[in-house]
Parts: sequence; structure tokens; C-alpha cells
Amino acid sequence: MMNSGTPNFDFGYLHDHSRLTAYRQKPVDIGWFTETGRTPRLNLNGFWHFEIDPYDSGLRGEWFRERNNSDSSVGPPDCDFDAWDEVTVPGCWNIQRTDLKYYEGTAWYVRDFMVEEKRNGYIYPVAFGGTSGETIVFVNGEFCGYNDIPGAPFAADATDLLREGKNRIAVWVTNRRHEDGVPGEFYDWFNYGGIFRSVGLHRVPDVYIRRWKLSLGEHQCPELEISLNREIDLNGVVSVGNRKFPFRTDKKGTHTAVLDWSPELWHPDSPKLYDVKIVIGSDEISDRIGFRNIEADETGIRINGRRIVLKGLAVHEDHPETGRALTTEQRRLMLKDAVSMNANALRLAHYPHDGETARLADEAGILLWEEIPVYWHLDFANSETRRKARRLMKSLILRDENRASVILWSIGNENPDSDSRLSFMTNLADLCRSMDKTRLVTAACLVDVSSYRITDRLADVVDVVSVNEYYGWYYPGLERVGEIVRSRSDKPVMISEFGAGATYRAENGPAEPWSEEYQAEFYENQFRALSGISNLTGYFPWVLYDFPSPRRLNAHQRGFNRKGLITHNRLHRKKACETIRKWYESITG
Ligand code: GCB
Repeated sequence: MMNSGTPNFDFGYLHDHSRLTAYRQKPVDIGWFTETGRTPRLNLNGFWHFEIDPYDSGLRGEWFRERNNSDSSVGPPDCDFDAWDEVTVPGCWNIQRTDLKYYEGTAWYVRDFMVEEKRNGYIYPVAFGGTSGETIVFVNGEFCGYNDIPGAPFAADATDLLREGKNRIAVWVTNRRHEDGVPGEFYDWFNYGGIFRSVGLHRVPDVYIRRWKLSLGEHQCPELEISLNREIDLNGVVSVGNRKFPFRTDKKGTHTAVLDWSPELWHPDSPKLYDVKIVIGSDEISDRIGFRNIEADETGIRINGRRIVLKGLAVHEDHPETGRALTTEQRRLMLKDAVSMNANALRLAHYPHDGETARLADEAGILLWEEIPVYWHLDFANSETRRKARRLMKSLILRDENRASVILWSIGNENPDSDSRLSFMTNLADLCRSMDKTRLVTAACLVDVSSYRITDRLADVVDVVSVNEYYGWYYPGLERVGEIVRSRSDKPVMISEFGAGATYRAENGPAEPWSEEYQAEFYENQFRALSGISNLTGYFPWVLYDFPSPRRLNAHQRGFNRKGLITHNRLHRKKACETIRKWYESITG
């Protein structure tokens, strides 16, 4: 018999409802380590043992400690990670396991990895590109880090837990929706679960570059801003292309300098990128960077001093084969599909997409609107919700502040105007501006449908006023839509969403609601009604691809939002693609 002798069982955990409290008190600091410009020493993508744990038995019973049968204090364990099947990371369980399509709950991922040599005086961050929700990382049986924001990149410090030889990482992750979350409980997209972005083990020296930014400063010269993790003055060199610029940090470990050189500028028409390397002490960063400048006033948006109209498309990060974990090829196709309609911009709705998208957009010359899911109703008066939104915004800015393609930070989408919401959003706009002076702040506001005006007070806070309008689909009155843009002539205005549902079908038919013909006509009418308005500076038809949304259940939708211009599987282009292609072709500048 197991557990012979005097039993001293500790079954307290069966009655413990505070299993998350201790972890929640220790979220990892966002920004203590940023992956930008670094390649992990060890890529931890690939096969991981996986199983769902709907009752959270694993946290209650501390499975990550991997007590075995000989441990008389716990009895036979209920878990054996190595016996579980494997899934690949990055990935979404809803796709990888057909039985988990609609699962919303918690799961475990476990794998081993080897560390050949553990060097003293180095720091070992385990970096996660993003997961579906609250995440707890355990290394070799001990707590390593906690993050609570879906889709936020974060890193856990494994320095003290790693050992030379074989190591084990166990990750508890959930896709539970929360009333005080960002997003909240109710939204119009699919709630994928899992570790849906890359995981990697890094190694950095004890003095390392915590944050760096290269952007176009005044006088058209690049500006370098750098801060180390320690207050120390050190010599460094930044190379851009074949030029080298030595610098020295001040005693606080920071440095800002204008590099005396005028680079060829990045622009959608000629997306010039330079190889960049920063070496300081024994740390090093390598990246590819474009230099451009972006401004806005009541006449519109200018890149490098030239006015540009954003011929955009909105898109979700969702593919039938991979869910949120799109492959590089699937992301490239997304940019290619946009270019095929003469688009020069994408709105990455409604949450941070993988950082790879912005890198590919840098190369392709596609401008990006990046966004956090302050979407519909959030618990705006709740300080926890505010903390989460700030944390997500911060992580996104730190990840993508070096991407020339990213020109707009969007702080939210379609939230009814209230005092608590206005204060919440003003706080987010301030955060964006304090962290990044080289981009514009926007948000997708609601229109006052019957008065044809933008009455949302948030419009006073943002640099570019964006509005979602569905005249001609959810409500009539499309002919007057231009009045909305004209109602706000002191700022550039963009239409951040407009669209109509259409089910793809091979043959032609009458232009009735839900037909491709109706959708194409809808866009023709919209474009006609919106033409010739001087402060209208961008359009983002909703949406590039059909996408699954469990709340869409009528006969035409069947679990999908069908406002896509292309079907979810990317195979069929609806008729409106051609309408948009032609319209965008006709807009110059
Ligand atoms: C909106 C939302 C978007 C929805 C869309 C729709 O206004 O911002 O997330 O999917 O409308 O299709 O109704």
C-alpha cells in the first residue's frame, strides 16, 4: 500500500478558494525586459505536454511541484505531465483540439529544455509574446512569474531557478473572460485559448539595454534614446547602415542623442529600412529600422511633410487553421490581400496582434493602426480595469515603438460616453503621449446616429478623430454620412469602420441584404457620400476577412461575422473587393 506508516495528509488545498491570490499580487513588471531587437538563446516553441484543468486542481494541488508517489504527504498525485498528449506552441487549443473549440477555462502546458551552460552574472528572462489571459509560469517546480493581460508580451525572470542540464517549465494559462478585464466579458470576436505567441529563453548580461528607441527627431536626423537596467555610465556604439555613432550613457544609465546624419526616409511608397546595431558593455541589439515622421492638423495626416490619405482595411487576427497564432505566411498574405485592393493601411483590430505583423508591415510599407481592447462596455470606474488597460498599452508601445509602420495608437473602440470612461481614456491618451511623442493617438468613437454629429467628448482628447458608422447597414441615412466628418473640422477625421454583411456565393444574384451585390453597392454609396471632404483623412472598411464570432447566429452568419471582403479561409474574394480596389486607385495622395 502506498503511504504506509503514520499518514500526515495535507488535504487543505481541497478547501482553498484563494489559489490565485498570492500570484495575482506579483504581476511581472512590464518593461523590465523587452524582446525587441533580440533573438532568444533558446527557442521554446514546439511540442509541449498539454491538458485542460477546468477545476483548477493543478493550482490547488500544486501540480507544478511534481510530487511523486513516494511523497507520503500527498498521496498518489492526480497528474502526470509526461503522460499527456502534446500540442505545439504557439497555438490555440480551440483549433488544435476539436473537442475544445468553445472551451473557456484553464489549462497547463509543460515541457523540458536543456541549458548547456549557466553563466554567473547573467540574467535569464523567459519571454512570452502573448497568451490568452492570466498566465502563471513555473520553472523547476517554483513560481517564476505571473501576467494577467491577454495578448500582452511579458517576461518572467528565471535566473535563480534555472540549472545547468535539464530544466522543466510548466505554464498555467486561461482564456476566462472577466468583468473587470480588458477586454471585458462581451465582444464580437472569438475567444481563443492558449499560448498563442512564441516563447523563448534569453540571456543578457547583468547590465543590459532595457529600452531603446530610434526615431526621426527634429531636423530630420535620427534620435537615439536608450536606458540601461542600471544607473551606470558606459560607452556604447550605435551603427545604422555603415555609419557608426559612439555615445556614452549618463550616470543614470540613460542617453538621448541626435545622430548627425540625414537618412533616406521610410514611406509607404519606398519603405527604406536600415540595419541597426547597438553595442554597449557586453549587451547587443540588432534590428531593422525605418525613419519617418508623422504629424496631424485639421487638414489631415502628413508623413515626412506630405499629406497622405489612409486607404485602409480593418482586420482581425484570425485564421481557420491557426486561430490567433497566424504563421508568417498567413500574415504576409494578409498584407498582400490589402495591397491587392490598393490599400496602404491596416487597422489591427481590436487588440494587439503579434509583433511580427508590424515587422512585415515595415517591409511592405503598410501603415498600421494598433489598438487595445478597450471595447464596448468595460468597468471604467474600476481601478483594476484601468491598471490592466495601462499595462497592455505600455507593453504594446514598448514592443512596437521602433516600427516605422505603426503611426497610430488607438485607445479604444465604441464605448458610450460617460465621465468615468472619459477619465479612463484621457488617462490612456496621456500615457501614450508620455511614452511616445512620435505617433498619433486615436480611438474609434460612436457617432450620434440621428444628429449626424460626433458628440463623443473623447474626440476632444485624441489627435485624430475616428468614427465607426454603419449607415446603410444597421440604420438608414447613408446619404448624409458626410455631415459627420464635416461636424468636426478642427481635426483630421477617419472612418474607422463601415461595412455590410454578405455571404459569399459563386453565382450572381439580386442586391438584397446579405448578398455580395448589396455589400458592393453599400461601399459604392459610402464612397460617393464621403468623397470631396477635405478633413477626411482615412477609411477602414470593416473587415478584410470574415471571422468567427459566437454571438452571430442568424441564418446568414452561423457563428461568423460576414462583413468580410474575403472569406475566412482566404479563398473567395467578394465583389466589394473590386469596388474598394477601384476607389482606392482613384485617391491620389
Ligand atoms: C462594430 C465593432 C466591431 C464589430 C462591427 C460589426 O462597430 O467595432 O467589432 O464587429 O461593429 O460587425 O457590427
